[in-house]
Amino acid sequence: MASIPVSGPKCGESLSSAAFGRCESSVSVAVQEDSVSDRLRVAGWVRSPTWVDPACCGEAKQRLDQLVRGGARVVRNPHLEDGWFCENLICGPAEAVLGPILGGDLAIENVFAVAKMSDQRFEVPWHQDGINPDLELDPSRSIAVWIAITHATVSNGCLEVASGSHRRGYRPPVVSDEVQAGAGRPTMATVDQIEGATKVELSPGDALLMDTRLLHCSGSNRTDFVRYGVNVRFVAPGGIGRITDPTREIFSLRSRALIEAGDYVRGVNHQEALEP
Ligand SMILES: O=C(O)CCC(=O)C(=O)O
Repeated sequence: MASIPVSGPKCGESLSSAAFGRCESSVSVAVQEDSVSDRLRVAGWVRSPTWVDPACCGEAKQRLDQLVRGGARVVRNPHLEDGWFCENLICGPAEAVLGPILGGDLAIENVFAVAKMSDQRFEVPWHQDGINPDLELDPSRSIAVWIAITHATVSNGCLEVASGSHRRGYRPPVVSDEVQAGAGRPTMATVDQIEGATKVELSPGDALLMDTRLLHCSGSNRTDFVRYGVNVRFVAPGGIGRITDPTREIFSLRSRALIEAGDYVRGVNHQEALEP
């Protein structure tokens, strides 16, 4: 079991700085717990304005610039390589915003950062974050959070959600050979028709909280500037309903260390049907 160094320069310090620590103002919670739970239950998604202070996004962008140098458009689990992401962008806000909903013993099952370069085709098909051929998350014990590092707009490929689609449960996931396979997001949902489609624009530091069954997609970036977003799948104990590799390591917020996914599969798992 490896432990992950949780460290990094403060916001505003250069990447080469030897000083490490937290962003002073990284946690800024602007949503009421009740309204978050209610809206997640009804619509399957809710905005969480100022998940982190926008000032931290400048630092996050610089770090992502480094990681995507060389052409990667999807950076997998950046928090495992650079503890700054964990401490400043993910852990603090998650404990404050999601702790009251999912409980205190949260873990990061997966993180990926998406860089949508200007004028490059990059469409993410309709999919659900909580299911793929290797994994199924219990929606009552998991939440997906998409954090805007830059502005996310209709023009640069913000997320589009199908409000209420979570209530129909998981759809069979399909592995696609299309555009997204190369970009590292090969899974799409089998959907007949989409209702309640809403494009969700966000400012840097805002987050979109999603039920893990919510159908969502995004379009290409048609602006001259890169669009960065960081997607995090959070789980509470018992939140991993199915995983092909139970020894896969995930990151516990409480211990700030990697643990085996098996630790988060304990307990009885069942998909709780939500009332429409
Ligand atoms: O960043 C994007 O445009 C897509 C992200 C995504 O697929 C997701 O949040 O599940």
